[in-house]
Amino acid sequence: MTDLILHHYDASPFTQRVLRMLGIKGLEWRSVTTPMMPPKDDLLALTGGYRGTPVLQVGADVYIDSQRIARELETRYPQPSLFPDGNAGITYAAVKWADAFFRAGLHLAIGATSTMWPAEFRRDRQGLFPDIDFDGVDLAHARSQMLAHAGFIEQQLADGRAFLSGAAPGLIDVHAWTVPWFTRASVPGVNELFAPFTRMRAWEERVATLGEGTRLECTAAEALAVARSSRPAPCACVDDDANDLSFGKRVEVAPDDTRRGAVSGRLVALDWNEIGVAREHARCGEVVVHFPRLGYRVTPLD
Ligand SMILES: N[C@@H](CCC(=O)N[C@@H](CS)C(=O)NCC(=O)O)C(=O)O
Repeated sequence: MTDLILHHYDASPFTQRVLRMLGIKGLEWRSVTTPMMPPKDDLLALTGGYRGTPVLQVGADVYIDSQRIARELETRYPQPSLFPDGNAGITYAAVKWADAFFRAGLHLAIGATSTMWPAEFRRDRQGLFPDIDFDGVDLAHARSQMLAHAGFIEQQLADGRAFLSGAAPGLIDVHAWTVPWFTRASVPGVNELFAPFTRMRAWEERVATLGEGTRLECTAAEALAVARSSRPAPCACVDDDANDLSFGKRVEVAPDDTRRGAVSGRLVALDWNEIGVAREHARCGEVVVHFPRLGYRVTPLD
């Protein structure tokens, strides 16, 4: 039985990033479907407060954020690589480009469709994205940003390559693909907006066929039992004196972009792009929750 347990819902573009990673690597994994908004008691028992999707669990280790999940999958299953052209550093960094592309799509979706969302869901998302004025989205600007990002994809494909970094698919395709994927399906006018980008359209179909590996269903109770019967893997902690962070210190970790929830615990793993905190809950025992450093604020609590 596979060790990989993904806590997620499929409508999420960030979940779709991870599904395509699993597809590229041809992995078998267990799926726990989470609700799209609170209450999310099972997930919070495991993460200690992070409500977002996707979350990867391996035994008593919990990996938050699609970028941290990419790193973990690449470490555990190096082939086929998510970096077929060897450019791992710049591709990990490009997550911030993909997030900007996502934000353009999100603005467009909110401006064009959110008045039709169920009221409770709209209120929840307003709380999640406090920096977006749901009633005052500048649609023309959002469209122009979408065009610019999509244009870069078309330009990258201009020499006839199949994928963004060459002949084989990789993380950069996964990052970029989810925005056309969710906006074409949910935002009126996007197909017309993207009509000039014919190479991008064909590339989207190629990325879709990468699939998701092999999905096995699993309940949240089963996943929590796996955590309870496992021990977190050993990890390394490099002190960061400049930020007053060292092994054993109590910290809070929270996303710096949206309100997906904060997690507090004892710092047990740290490097320039890793934060791991140990915490306990009666339903999962001791777990280590791992975050990327990029995009997450660490606050010492002692
Ligand atoms: N940077 C995160 C972003 C994850 C994210 O924003 N996911 C959205 C769904 S698309 C979410 O968690 N929404 C709140 C929720 O599901 O409760 C990642 O790459 O995993």
